[in-house]
Amino acid sequence: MTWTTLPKMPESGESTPQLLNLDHAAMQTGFSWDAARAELAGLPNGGLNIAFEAVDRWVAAGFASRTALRWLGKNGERREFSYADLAGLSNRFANLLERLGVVPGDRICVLTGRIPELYIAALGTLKAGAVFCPLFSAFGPEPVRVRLVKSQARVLVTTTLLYERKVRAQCDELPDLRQILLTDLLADGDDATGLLPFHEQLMMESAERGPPATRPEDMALLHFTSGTTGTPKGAVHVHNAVIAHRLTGRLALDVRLGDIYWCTADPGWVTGVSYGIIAPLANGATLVVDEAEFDARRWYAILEQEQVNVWYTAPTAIRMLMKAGAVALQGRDLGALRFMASVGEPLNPEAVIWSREVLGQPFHDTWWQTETGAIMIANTPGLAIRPGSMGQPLPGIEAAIVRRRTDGGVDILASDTEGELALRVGWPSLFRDYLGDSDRYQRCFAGDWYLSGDLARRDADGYFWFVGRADDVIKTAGHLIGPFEVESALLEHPAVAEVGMIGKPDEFAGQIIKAFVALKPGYEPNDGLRKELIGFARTRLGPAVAPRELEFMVDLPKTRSGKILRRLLRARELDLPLGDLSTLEGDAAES
Ligand code: 6R9
Repeated sequence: MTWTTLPKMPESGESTPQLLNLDHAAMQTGFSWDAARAELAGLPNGGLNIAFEAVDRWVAAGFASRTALRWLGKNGERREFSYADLAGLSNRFANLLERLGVVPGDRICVLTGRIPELYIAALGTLKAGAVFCPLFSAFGPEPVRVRLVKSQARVLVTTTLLYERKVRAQCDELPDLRQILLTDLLADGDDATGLLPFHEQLMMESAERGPPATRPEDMALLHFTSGTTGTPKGAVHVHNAVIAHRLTGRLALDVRLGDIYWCTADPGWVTGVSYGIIAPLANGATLVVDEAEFDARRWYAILEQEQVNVWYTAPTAIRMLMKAGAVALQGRDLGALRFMASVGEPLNPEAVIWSREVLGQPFHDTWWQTETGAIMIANTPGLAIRPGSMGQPLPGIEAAIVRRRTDGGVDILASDTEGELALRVGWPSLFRDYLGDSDRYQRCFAGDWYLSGDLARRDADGYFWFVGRADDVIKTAGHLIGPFEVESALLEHPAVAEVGMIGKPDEFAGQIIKAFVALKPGYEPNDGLRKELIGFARTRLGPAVAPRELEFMVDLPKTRSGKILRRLLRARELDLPLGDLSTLEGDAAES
Protein backbone atom coordinates (compact mmCIF):
# COMPACT_ATOMS: atom_id res chain seq x y z
CA MET A 1 0.00 0.00 0.00
CA THR A 2 1.13 3.56 -0.57
CA TRP A 3 -0.27 6.23 1.67
CA THR A 4 -1.05 8.45 -1.31
CA THR A 5 -3.34 6.00 -3.07
CA LEU A 6 -5.87 6.08 -0.30
CA PRO A 7 -9.46 6.68 -1.28
CA LYS A 8 -10.39 10.28 -0.64
CA MET A 9 -13.43 11.15 1.41
CA PRO A 10 -16.02 13.30 -0.35
CA GLU A 11 -15.63 17.01 0.28
CA SER A 12 -18.51 19.13 1.39
CA GLY A 13 -18.37 22.92 1.30
CA GLU A 14 -16.03 24.32 3.94
CA SER A 15 -17.66 26.01 6.88
CA THR A 16 -16.01 27.32 9.99
CA PRO A 17 -17.25 25.41 13.02
CA GLN A 18 -18.81 27.42 15.80
CA LEU A 19 -16.34 28.44 18.46
CA LEU A 20 -17.36 29.88 21.78
CA ASN A 21 -15.77 33.16 22.65
CA LEU A 22 -13.28 31.78 25.12
CA ASP A 23 -11.33 34.96 25.51
CA HIS A 24 -9.01 34.52 28.49
CA ALA A 25 -10.33 37.40 30.59
CA ALA A 26 -13.97 36.43 29.94
CA MET A 27 -13.23 32.84 30.82
CA GLN A 28 -11.78 33.70 34.22
CA THR A 29 -15.12 35.03 35.29
CA GLY A 30 -17.72 33.28 33.17
CA PHE A 31 -16.15 29.86 32.69
CA SER A 32 -18.06 26.60 32.82
CA TRP A 33 -17.01 23.13 31.74
CA ASP A 34 -20.47 22.73 30.24
CA ALA A 35 -19.70 25.55 27.83
CA ALA A 36 -16.42 23.86 26.90
CA ARG A 37 -18.25 20.57 26.39
CA ALA A 38 -20.82 22.28 24.18
CA GLU A 39 -18.03 23.17 21.74
CA LEU A 40 -17.52 19.55 20.87
CA ALA A 41 -19.31 17.89 17.97
CA GLY A 42 -20.54 15.02 20.16
CA LEU A 43 -22.28 11.87 18.97
CA PRO A 44 -25.92 10.83 18.83
CA ASN A 45 -27.59 10.05 22.18
CA GLY A 46 -24.96 11.78 24.28
CA GLY A 47 -22.04 9.72 23.01
CA LEU A 48 -18.50 11.10 22.90
CA ASN A 49 -15.33 9.88 21.23
CA ILE A 50 -11.88 11.45 21.30
CA ALA A 51 -10.95 10.29 17.77
CA PHE A 52 -14.20 11.57 16.32
CA GLU A 53 -13.56 14.99 17.88
CA ALA A 54 -9.98 14.94 16.64
CA VAL A 55 -10.57 13.84 13.07
CA ASP A 56 -14.06 13.08 11.77
CA ARG A 57 -15.67 16.28 12.94
CA TRP A 58 -13.30 18.21 10.68
CA VAL A 59 -14.12 16.02 7.70
CA ALA A 60 -17.81 16.63 8.34
CA ALA A 61 -17.14 20.38 8.66
CA GLY A 62 -15.60 20.49 5.20
CA PHE A 63 -11.92 20.31 6.07
CA ALA A 64 -11.42 16.82 4.63
CA SER A 65 -8.52 17.76 2.37
CA ARG A 66 -6.60 19.82 4.94
CA THR A 67 -3.42 18.26 6.23
CA ALA A 68 -3.88 16.65 9.62
CA LEU A 69 -0.48 14.98 9.90
CA ARG A 70 2.77 15.91 8.22
CA TRP A 71 5.30 13.21 8.91
CA LEU A 72 9.03 13.84 8.56
CA GLY A 73 10.99 10.60 8.42
CA LYS A 74 14.46 10.37 9.91
CA ASN A 75 15.90 9.65 6.47
CA GLY A 76 14.33 12.64 4.81
CA GLU A 77 11.01 11.08 3.80
CA ARG A 78 7.93 13.23 3.99
CA ARG A 79 4.30 12.14 4.02
CA GLU A 80 1.13 14.12 4.30
CA PHE A 81 -2.15 12.76 5.64
CA SER A 82 -5.27 14.82 5.20
CA TYR A 83 -8.04 14.75 7.77
CA ALA A 84 -9.93 12.48 5.35
CA ASP A 85 -6.91 10.14 5.09
CA LEU A 86 -6.68 9.88 8.88
CA ALA A 87 -10.44 9.34 9.15
CA GLY A 88 -10.34 6.53 6.60
CA LEU A 89 -7.21 4.88 7.98
CA SER A 90 -8.42 5.00 11.58
CA ASN A 91 -11.75 3.55 10.42
CA ARG A 92 -9.83 0.72 8.80
CA PHE A 93 -7.88 0.12 11.99
CA ALA A 94 -11.07 0.10 14.09
CA ASN A 95 -12.64 -2.36 11.64
CA LEU A 96 -9.52 -4.49 11.81
CA LEU A 97 -9.59 -4.61 15.61
CA GLU A 98 -13.19 -5.78 15.49
CA ARG A 99 -12.32 -8.51 12.99
CA LEU A 100 -9.56 -9.63 15.34
CA GLY A 101 -12.14 -10.03 18.09
CA VAL A 102 -11.27 -6.93 20.11
CA VAL A 103 -14.17 -5.72 22.23
CA PRO A 104 -14.71 -2.29 23.82
CA GLY A 105 -12.46 -1.76 26.82
CA ASP A 106 -9.69 -4.06 25.53
CA ARG A 107 -6.24 -2.54 25.71
CA ILE A 108 -4.26 -1.95 22.52
CA CYS A 109 -0.58 -1.23 23.15
CA VAL A 110 1.64 0.51 20.63
CA LEU A 111 5.41 0.17 20.85
CA THR A 112 6.91 2.09 17.94
CA GLY A 113 8.89 5.22 17.23
CA ARG A 114 7.12 8.27 15.88
CA ILE A 115 5.77 6.69 12.69
CA PRO A 116 2.38 7.26 11.03
CA GLU A 117 1.13 3.82 12.06
CA LEU A 118 1.22 4.93 15.71
CA TYR A 119 -1.20 7.80 15.02
CA ILE A 120 -3.52 5.61 12.95
CA ALA A 121 -3.54 2.89 15.61
CA ALA A 122 -4.21 5.42 18.38
CA LEU A 123 -7.18 6.97 16.62
CA GLY A 124 -8.56 3.66 15.32
CA THR A 125 -8.32 2.12 18.78
CA LEU A 126 -10.39 4.95 20.24
CA LYS A 127 -12.98 4.62 17.48
CA ALA A 128 -13.37 0.92 18.23
CA GLY A 129 -14.06 1.75 21.88
CA ALA A 130 -10.82 0.05 22.87
CA VAL A 131 -8.15 1.66 25.06
CA PHE A 132 -4.98 3.14 23.62
CA CYS A 133 -1.87 2.43 25.68
CA PRO A 134 1.41 3.81 24.31
CA LEU A 135 4.74 2.25 25.30
CA PHE A 136 7.92 4.30 24.94
CA SER A 137 10.07 2.72 22.24
CA ALA A 138 13.32 3.38 24.15
CA PHE A 139 12.15 1.20 27.03
CA GLY A 140 14.07 -2.03 27.43
CA PRO A 141 12.39 -5.46 27.64
CA GLU A 142 11.68 -5.23 31.37
CA PRO A 143 9.61 -2.00 31.41
CA VAL A 144 7.85 -3.23 28.26
CA ARG A 145 6.99 -6.57 29.88
CA VAL A 146 5.69 -4.98 33.07
CA ARG A 147 3.40 -2.65 31.10
CA LEU A 148 2.13 -5.34 28.74
CA VAL A 149 1.31 -7.56 31.70
CA LYS A 150 -0.31 -4.83 33.79
CA SER A 151 -2.38 -3.45 30.92
CA GLN A 152 -3.41 -7.00 29.91
CA ALA A 153 -2.68 -5.91 26.36
CA ARG A 154 -4.95 -7.66 23.88
CA VAL A 155 -3.22 -6.44 20.69
CA LEU A 156 0.25 -4.96 20.24
CA VAL A 157 1.36 -2.79 17.33
CA THR A 158 5.12 -2.72 16.93
CA THR A 159 8.00 -3.17 14.48
CA THR A 160 9.86 -6.41 13.79
CA LEU A 161 13.00 -5.08 15.45
CA LEU A 162 11.28 -3.93 18.62
CA TYR A 163 9.32 -7.17 18.76
CA GLU A 164 12.49 -9.26 18.46
CA ARG A 165 14.39 -7.22 21.02
CA LYS A 166 11.77 -6.47 23.62
CA VAL A 167 8.74 -8.72 23.35
CA ARG A 168 9.44 -12.09 21.78
CA ALA A 169 11.22 -13.71 24.71
CA GLN A 170 8.38 -12.87 27.08
CA CYS A 171 5.32 -13.81 25.05
CA ASP A 172 4.66 -16.75 27.39
CA GLU A 173 3.94 -14.31 30.17
CA LEU A 174 1.34 -12.46 28.11
CA PRO A 175 -1.74 -14.70 27.95
CA ASP A 176 -4.06 -11.84 26.98
CA LEU A 177 -1.95 -10.80 24.00
CA ARG A 178 -3.58 -12.45 20.99
CA GLN A 179 -2.24 -10.56 17.95
CA ILE A 180 0.88 -8.58 17.21
CA LEU A 181 0.65 -6.27 14.21
CA LEU A 182 4.06 -5.60 12.73
CA THR A 183 4.26 -2.32 10.83
CA ASP A 184 7.10 -3.46 8.58
CA LEU A 185 6.05 -7.05 7.92
CA LEU A 186 5.16 -7.34 4.26
CA ALA A 187 4.70 -11.07 3.80
CA ASP A 188 1.82 -13.17 5.10
CA GLY A 189 1.34 -13.27 8.80
CA ASP A 190 1.67 -16.28 11.01
CA ASP A 191 -1.58 -17.25 12.68
CA ALA A 192 0.12 -19.61 15.11
CA THR A 193 2.28 -16.88 16.68
CA GLY A 194 -0.29 -14.12 16.14
CA LEU A 195 2.18 -12.07 14.10
CA LEU A 196 0.33 -10.16 11.39
CA PRO A 197 1.37 -7.59 8.78
CA PHE A 198 -0.13 -4.24 9.83
CA HIS A 199 -0.55 -2.75 6.36
CA GLU A 200 -1.87 -5.81 4.62
CA GLN A 201 -4.40 -6.31 7.38
CA LEU A 202 -5.38 -2.65 7.30
CA MET A 203 -6.01 -2.65 3.57
CA MET A 204 -8.31 -5.66 3.86
CA GLU A 205 -10.70 -3.45 5.77
CA SER A 206 -13.16 -0.83 4.63
CA ALA A 207 -12.35 2.84 5.16
CA GLU A 208 -15.99 3.39 6.03
CA ARG A 209 -17.47 2.98 9.46
CA GLY A 210 -20.43 4.27 11.40
CA PRO A 211 -20.03 6.74 14.25
CA PRO A 212 -18.27 5.37 17.34
CA ALA A 213 -20.46 3.95 20.08
CA THR A 214 -18.45 5.22 23.05
CA ARG A 215 -19.91 7.05 26.04
CA PRO A 216 -18.21 10.06 27.69
CA GLU A 217 -17.07 8.07 30.73
CA ASP A 218 -15.79 5.04 28.79
CA MET A 219 -12.12 4.29 29.29
CA ALA A 220 -10.07 5.65 26.37
CA LEU A 221 -6.40 6.03 27.31
CA LEU A 222 -4.04 4.19 29.61
CA HIS A 223 -0.78 5.93 30.50
CA PHE A 224 1.76 4.29 32.75
CA THR A 225 3.46 6.49 35.27
CA SER A 226 5.83 5.84 38.15
CA GLY A 227 5.57 6.29 41.88
CA THR A 228 8.17 5.77 44.58
CA THR A 229 7.14 2.22 45.38
CA GLY A 230 5.84 -0.70 43.39
CA THR A 231 5.49 -1.22 39.67
CA PRO A 232 4.29 1.60 37.40
CA LYS A 233 0.68 2.65 37.75
CA GLY A 234 -1.69 2.68 34.78
CA ALA A 235 -3.56 6.00 34.87
CA VAL A 236 -6.98 5.56 33.29
CA HIS A 237 -8.47 8.38 31.21
CA VAL A 238 -11.90 8.56 29.62
CA HIS A 239 -13.30 10.11 26.42
CA ASN A 240 -14.54 13.14 28.40
CA ALA A 241 -10.88 14.19 28.65
CA VAL A 242 -11.11 15.59 25.13
CA ILE A 243 -13.09 18.52 26.52
CA ALA A 244 -9.98 19.58 28.43
CA HIS A 245 -7.56 18.63 25.64
CA ARG A 246 -9.32 20.83 23.16
CA LEU A 247 -9.86 23.75 25.52
CA THR A 248 -6.35 23.82 26.98
CA GLY A 249 -4.82 23.45 23.51
CA ARG A 250 -6.41 26.73 22.67
CA LEU A 251 -6.09 28.52 26.01
CA ALA A 252 -2.63 27.48 27.09
CA LEU A 253 -0.96 26.82 23.73
CA ASP A 254 -2.90 29.22 21.52
CA VAL A 255 -3.61 26.53 18.90
CA ARG A 256 -5.96 27.86 16.22
CA LEU A 257 -7.78 26.27 13.34
CA GLY A 258 -5.37 25.70 10.45
CA ASP A 259 -2.22 26.24 12.55
CA ILE A 260 0.93 24.27 11.90
CA TYR A 261 1.72 22.76 15.28
CA TRP A 262 4.74 20.85 16.51
CA CYS A 263 4.95 18.97 19.82
CA THR A 264 8.35 17.38 20.20
CA ALA A 265 7.29 14.95 22.95
CA ASP A 266 7.22 11.24 22.14
CA PRO A 267 3.72 9.69 22.28
CA GLY A 268 5.23 7.06 24.59
CA TRP A 269 4.60 9.68 27.30
CA VAL A 270 1.45 11.56 28.16
CA THR A 271 2.45 14.87 26.55
CA GLY A 272 2.97 13.18 23.20
CA VAL A 273 -0.62 11.92 23.26
CA SER A 274 -2.61 14.71 24.96
CA TYR A 275 -0.72 17.45 23.10
CA GLY A 276 1.08 15.48 20.37
CA ILE A 277 -2.14 14.03 18.94
CA ILE A 278 -5.44 14.95 20.57
CA ALA A 279 -5.37 18.66 21.51
CA PRO A 280 -3.98 19.96 18.20
CA LEU A 281 -6.24 17.77 16.04
CA ALA A 282 -9.26 18.63 18.18
CA ASN A 283 -8.46 22.26 17.36
CA GLY A 284 -8.16 21.59 13.64
CA ALA A 285 -4.40 22.10 13.38
CA THR A 286 -1.80 20.31 11.23
CA LEU A 287 0.51 18.11 13.30
CA VAL A 288 4.16 18.07 12.42
CA VAL A 289 5.71 14.78 13.53
CA ASP A 290 9.46 14.32 13.36
CA GLU A 291 10.68 10.77 13.57
CA ALA A 292 14.29 11.74 14.29
CA GLU A 293 15.90 12.40 17.65
CA PHE A 294 16.96 15.83 18.86
CA ASP A 295 19.30 17.78 16.62
CA ALA A 296 19.50 21.56 17.01
CA ARG A 297 20.06 22.36 13.32
CA ARG A 298 17.37 19.95 12.19
CA TRP A 299 14.91 21.44 14.67
CA TYR A 300 15.49 25.01 13.52
CA ALA A 301 15.18 23.83 9.91
CA ILE A 302 11.82 22.19 10.70
CA LEU A 303 10.53 25.32 12.43
CA GLU A 304 11.43 27.36 9.36
CA GLN A 305 10.56 24.99 6.53
CA GLU A 306 7.31 23.70 7.95
CA GLN A 307 6.31 27.21 8.98
CA VAL A 308 5.48 26.06 12.49
CA ASN A 309 3.09 28.44 14.28
CA VAL A 310 2.92 26.77 17.70
CA TRP A 311 5.74 24.79 19.27
CA TYR A 312 5.47 22.72 22.47
CA THR A 313 8.70 21.28 23.78
CA ALA A 314 10.65 20.49 26.97
CA PRO A 315 13.26 22.25 29.09
CA THR A 316 15.89 19.58 28.36
CA ALA A 317 15.56 20.28 24.63
CA ILE A 318 15.64 24.03 25.24
CA ARG A 319 18.85 23.70 27.24
CA MET A 320 20.36 21.67 24.38
CA LEU A 321 19.37 24.41 21.93
CA MET A 322 21.03 26.94 24.22
CA LYS A 323 24.15 24.79 24.21
CA ALA A 324 24.14 24.54 20.42
CA GLY A 325 24.29 28.34 20.37
CA ALA A 326 23.10 30.94 17.91
CA VAL A 327 25.20 29.40 15.15
CA ALA A 328 22.71 26.53 14.79
CA LEU A 329 20.01 29.11 14.18
CA GLN A 330 21.96 31.15 11.67
CA GLY A 331 20.08 31.98 8.50
CA ARG A 332 16.82 30.54 9.79
CA ASP A 333 13.69 32.60 9.68
CA LEU A 334 11.30 31.63 12.46
CA GLY A 335 8.81 34.29 11.44
CA ALA A 336 5.86 31.87 11.36
CA LEU A 337 6.29 31.02 15.06
CA ARG A 338 3.59 32.63 17.14
CA PHE A 339 3.71 30.75 20.44
CA MET A 340 6.28 28.58 22.22
CA ALA A 341 5.64 26.57 25.35
CA SER A 342 7.38 24.01 27.52
CA VAL A 343 6.46 21.25 29.94
CA GLY A 344 7.74 18.35 31.98
CA GLU A 345 10.44 19.84 34.16
CA PRO A 346 11.22 23.20 35.70
CA LEU A 347 11.88 25.77 33.00
CA ASN A 348 14.80 27.72 34.36
CA PRO A 349 14.57 31.53 34.16
CA GLU A 350 17.72 31.65 32.00
CA ALA A 351 15.90 29.59 29.34
CA VAL A 352 13.05 32.11 29.23
CA ILE A 353 15.50 35.01 29.02
CA TRP A 354 17.58 33.23 26.37
CA SER A 355 14.54 32.48 24.23
CA ARG A 356 13.49 36.12 24.36
CA GLU A 357 16.92 37.25 23.27
CA VAL A 358 17.82 34.60 20.72
CA LEU A 359 14.46 33.41 19.37
CA GLY A 360 12.75 36.75 19.77
CA GLN A 361 9.98 35.45 22.04
CA PRO A 362 9.71 33.66 25.36
CA PHE A 363 8.95 30.04 26.16
CA HIS A 364 5.78 29.74 28.22
CA ASP A 365 6.04 27.20 31.02
CA THR A 366 3.06 24.90 31.60
CA TRP A 367 2.51 22.40 34.43
CA TRP A 368 0.49 19.21 34.50
CA GLN A 369 0.87 15.45 35.07
CA THR A 370 -0.13 12.11 33.60
CA GLU A 371 -2.88 12.02 36.22
CA THR A 372 -4.31 15.46 35.40
CA GLY A 373 -4.54 14.53 31.71
CA ALA A 374 -4.24 18.12 30.54
CA ILE A 375 -2.49 21.40 31.33
CA MET A 376 -3.56 22.79 34.70
CA ILE A 377 -1.24 25.74 35.33
CA ALA A 378 0.29 27.83 32.58
CA ASN A 379 1.76 31.05 31.36
CA THR A 380 -1.09 31.71 28.96
CA PRO A 381 -0.73 34.07 26.00
CA GLY A 382 -2.34 36.97 27.85
CA LEU A 383 -0.39 36.63 31.10
CA ALA A 384 2.82 38.50 31.93
CA ILE A 385 5.55 35.87 32.36
CA ARG A 386 7.51 35.71 35.57
CA PRO A 387 10.57 33.73 34.51
CA GLY A 388 10.88 30.63 36.69
CA SER A 389 7.16 30.48 37.49
CA MET A 390 4.82 27.83 36.07
CA GLY A 391 2.13 30.50 35.64
CA GLN A 392 -1.41 30.51 36.93
CA PRO A 393 -4.24 27.94 37.01
CA LEU A 394 -6.29 27.81 33.82
CA PRO A 395 -9.98 28.72 33.87
CA GLY A 396 -11.95 25.89 35.42
CA ILE A 397 -8.97 24.82 37.54
CA GLU A 398 -8.66 25.62 41.23
CA ALA A 399 -5.15 25.06 42.55
CA ALA A 400 -3.89 25.50 46.10
CA ILE A 401 -0.84 24.84 48.22
CA VAL A 402 -1.82 22.50 51.02
CA ARG A 403 -0.49 20.48 53.93
CA ARG A 404 -1.97 17.06 54.62
CA ARG A 405 -3.54 16.66 58.03
CA THR A 406 -3.39 13.42 59.96
CA ASP A 407 -7.21 13.13 59.86
CA GLY A 408 -7.10 12.80 56.06
CA GLY A 409 -8.04 16.40 55.30
CA VAL A 410 -5.84 19.23 54.09
CA ASP A 411 -5.01 22.71 55.32
CA ILE A 412 -4.75 25.36 52.65
CA LEU A 413 -1.58 27.35 53.15
CA ALA A 414 -1.07 31.07 52.81
CA SER A 415 0.78 32.57 49.86
CA ASP A 416 4.57 32.29 49.78
CA THR A 417 4.46 29.13 51.90
CA GLU A 418 5.90 25.90 50.57
CA GLY A 419 3.57 22.89 50.51
CA GLU A 420 1.98 20.28 48.28
CA LEU A 421 0.34 21.42 45.07
CA ALA A 422 -3.32 20.31 45.07
CA LEU A 423 -6.16 20.70 42.58
CA ARG A 424 -9.86 20.71 43.37
CA VAL A 425 -11.47 17.81 41.49
CA GLY A 426 -14.03 18.51 38.81
CA TRP A 427 -12.18 18.95 35.49
CA PRO A 428 -12.93 16.38 32.78
CA SER A 429 -9.43 15.00 32.11
CA LEU A 430 -8.66 13.98 35.70
CA PHE A 431 -7.68 10.29 35.71
CA ARG A 432 -10.44 7.94 36.82
CA ASP A 433 -8.39 5.15 38.35
CA TYR A 434 -5.04 3.41 38.49
CA LEU A 435 -5.88 0.25 36.58
CA GLY A 436 -6.36 -2.60 39.05
CA ASP A 437 -5.13 -0.44 41.94
CA SER A 438 -8.01 1.61 43.26
CA ASP A 439 -6.50 1.86 46.75
CA ARG A 440 -3.53 3.69 45.37
CA TYR A 441 -5.90 5.90 43.41
CA GLN A 442 -7.88 6.79 46.53
CA ARG A 443 -4.71 7.78 48.33
CA CYS A 444 -4.20 10.61 45.81
CA PHE A 445 -7.20 12.46 47.20
CA ALA A 446 -8.08 14.28 50.39
CA GLY A 447 -11.73 15.26 50.35
CA ASP A 448 -12.28 16.91 47.01
CA TRP A 449 -8.61 17.77 46.52
CA TYR A 450 -6.31 15.83 44.22
CA LEU A 451 -2.81 15.81 45.71
CA SER A 452 -0.13 16.06 43.06
CA GLY A 453 2.94 14.92 44.97
CA ASP A 454 4.76 18.09 43.84
CA LEU A 455 5.99 20.74 46.24
CA ALA A 456 5.35 24.30 45.19
CA ARG A 457 4.41 27.75 46.43
CA ARG A 458 2.03 30.41 45.25
CA ASP A 459 2.97 34.06 45.35
CA ALA A 460 0.64 36.85 46.43
CA ASP A 461 -0.33 37.48 42.79
CA GLY A 462 -1.42 33.91 42.16
CA TYR A 463 1.64 32.66 40.24
CA PHE A 464 2.79 29.12 41.11
CA TRP A 465 6.47 28.25 41.60
CA PHE A 466 7.75 24.67 41.44
CA VAL A 467 9.91 23.58 44.39
CA GLY A 468 10.46 19.84 43.90
CA ARG A 469 8.87 16.43 44.21
CA ALA A 470 7.49 15.29 47.54
CA ASP A 471 8.59 11.72 46.70
CA ASP A 472 11.64 9.94 45.29
CA VAL A 473 10.48 9.90 41.66
CA ILE A 474 12.81 11.72 39.31
CA LYS A 475 12.60 13.47 35.97
CA THR A 476 15.47 12.83 33.60
CA ALA A 477 15.37 14.50 30.19
CA GLY A 478 11.67 15.03 30.84
CA HIS A 479 10.96 11.33 31.50
CA LEU A 480 9.43 10.35 34.82
CA ILE A 481 11.33 7.45 36.35
CA GLY A 482 10.46 5.64 39.58
CA PRO A 483 13.20 4.12 41.76
CA PHE A 484 11.42 0.77 42.02
CA GLU A 485 11.94 -0.20 38.37
CA VAL A 486 15.59 0.80 38.31
CA GLU A 487 16.47 -0.73 41.67
CA SER A 488 14.64 -4.00 40.99
CA ALA A 489 16.47 -4.45 37.69
CA LEU A 490 19.87 -4.00 39.35
CA LEU A 491 18.92 -6.32 42.22
CA GLU A 492 18.59 -9.12 39.68
CA HIS A 493 22.33 -9.04 39.10
CA PRO A 494 24.04 -11.73 41.21
CA ALA A 495 26.61 -9.29 42.62
CA VAL A 496 24.09 -6.78 43.97
CA ALA A 497 22.98 -6.89 47.60
CA GLU A 498 21.39 -3.45 47.99
CA VAL A 499 20.67 -0.58 45.71
CA GLY A 500 19.29 2.93 46.01
CA MET A 501 18.61 5.36 43.18
CA ILE A 502 18.61 9.14 43.22
CA GLY A 503 18.31 11.99 40.73
CA LYS A 504 21.58 13.88 40.43
CA PRO A 505 21.35 17.43 39.06
CA ASP A 506 22.54 17.71 35.47
CA GLU A 507 23.06 20.80 33.37
CA PHE A 508 21.05 19.49 30.43
CA ALA A 509 18.84 16.58 31.47
CA GLY A 510 17.71 18.35 34.64
CA GLN A 511 18.61 15.22 36.55
CA ILE A 512 20.39 11.99 35.70
CA ILE A 513 19.90 8.68 37.44
CA LYS A 514 22.62 7.70 39.85
CA ALA A 515 22.58 4.31 41.56
CA PHE A 516 24.35 3.42 44.81
CA VAL A 517 25.14 -0.26 45.14
CA ALA A 518 26.30 -2.48 48.01
CA LEU A 519 27.78 -5.76 46.80
CA LYS A 520 27.25 -9.29 48.06
CA PRO A 521 30.16 -10.96 49.86
CA GLY A 522 32.77 -12.23 47.43
CA TYR A 523 32.38 -9.38 44.92
CA GLU A 524 34.98 -6.65 44.57
CA PRO A 525 33.96 -3.11 43.75
CA ASN A 526 35.95 -2.15 40.68
CA ASP A 527 35.53 -0.29 37.43
CA GLY A 528 34.87 -3.43 35.42
CA LEU A 529 31.97 -4.43 37.65
CA ARG A 530 30.64 -0.87 37.64
CA LYS A 531 30.52 -0.90 33.84
CA GLU A 532 29.02 -4.35 33.84
CA LEU A 533 26.21 -3.28 36.17
CA ILE A 534 25.42 -0.16 34.12
CA GLY A 535 25.41 -2.33 30.97
CA PHE A 536 23.17 -4.89 32.70
CA ALA A 537 20.69 -2.17 33.62
CA ARG A 538 20.79 -0.67 30.12
CA THR A 539 20.02 -4.01 28.49
CA ARG A 540 17.04 -4.60 30.75
CA LEU A 541 15.68 -1.11 31.19
CA GLY A 542 16.72 0.69 28.02
CA PRO A 543 18.94 3.76 27.83
CA ALA A 544 16.22 6.21 28.93
CA VAL A 545 15.70 4.48 32.27
CA ALA A 546 19.11 3.01 33.15
CA PRO A 547 21.45 4.77 35.60
CA ARG A 548 24.13 6.92 34.03
CA GLU A 549 26.30 6.80 37.15
CA LEU A 550 26.87 4.04 39.67
CA GLU A 551 28.81 4.18 42.91
CA PHE A 552 29.70 1.35 45.26
CA MET A 553 29.12 1.64 48.99
CA VAL A 554 29.85 -0.82 51.74
CA ASP A 555 26.40 -0.28 53.23
CA LEU A 556 23.44 1.79 52.17
CA PRO A 557 21.86 4.08 54.77
CA LYS A 558 18.63 2.54 56.00
CA THR A 559 15.90 3.09 58.50
CA ARG A 560 15.72 0.76 61.47
CA SER A 561 13.13 -1.25 59.58
CA GLY A 562 15.52 -1.70 56.67
CA LYS A 563 14.19 0.76 54.11
CA ILE A 564 16.86 2.47 52.05
CA LEU A 565 17.03 6.18 52.70
CA ARG A 566 17.37 7.72 49.30
CA ARG A 567 17.16 11.16 50.85
CA LEU A 568 20.36 10.49 52.73
CA LEU A 569 22.04 9.26 49.56
CA ARG A 570 20.95 12.45 47.85
CA ALA A 571 22.19 14.61 50.71
CA ARG A 572 25.52 12.83 50.64
CA GLU A 573 25.84 13.28 46.89
CA LEU A 574 24.87 16.93 46.99
CA ASP A 575 26.96 17.72 50.05
CA LEU A 576 24.06 18.92 52.12
CA PRO A 577 24.90 19.65 55.73
CA LEU A 578 23.81 16.82 57.97
CA GLY A 579 21.97 19.27 60.21
CA ASP A 580 19.45 19.75 57.39
CA LEU A 581 18.71 16.06 57.42
CA SER A 582 18.09 15.35 61.03
CA THR A 583 14.40 16.15 60.82
CA LEU A 584 13.89 14.41 57.49
CA GLU A 585 15.45 11.10 58.26
CA GLY A 586 14.77 8.28 60.65
CA ASP A 587 11.74 6.04 60.80
CA ALA A 588 9.37 9.01 60.68
CA ALA A 589 10.40 9.71 57.08
CA GLU A 590 9.14 6.30 56.02
CA SER A 591 5.40 6.77 56.14
C1 6R9 B 1 3.13 16.31 31.59
C2 6R9 B 1 4.10 15.50 32.38
C3 6R9 B 1 4.63 15.00 35.90
C4 6R9 B 1 5.67 15.65 36.78
C5 6R9 B 1 5.10 16.68 37.72
C6 6R9 B 1 6.33 17.51 38.00
C7 6R9 B 1 7.05 17.53 36.67
C8 6R9 B 1 5.76 18.77 34.87
C9 6R9 B 1 6.53 20.77 35.14
C10 6R9 B 1 7.13 19.93 36.09
C11 6R9 B 1 8.29 21.72 36.96
C12 6R9 B 1 6.87 22.17 35.15
N1 6R9 B 1 6.64 18.69 35.87
N2 6R9 B 1 5.68 20.00 34.40
N3 6R9 B 1 8.01 20.39 36.99
N4 6R9 B 1 7.77 22.57 36.07
N5 6R9 B 1 6.35 23.02 34.26
O1 6R9 B 1 5.28 15.82 32.41
O2 6R9 B 1 3.59 14.43 33.05
O3 6R9 B 1 5.36 12.60 33.07
O4 6R9 B 1 3.35 12.56 34.63
O5 6R9 B 1 5.23 14.16 34.95
O6 6R9 B 1 6.61 16.35 35.99
O7 6R9 B 1 7.11 16.89 38.98
O8 6R9 B 1 4.56 16.07 38.87
P1 6R9 B 1 4.38 13.34 33.91
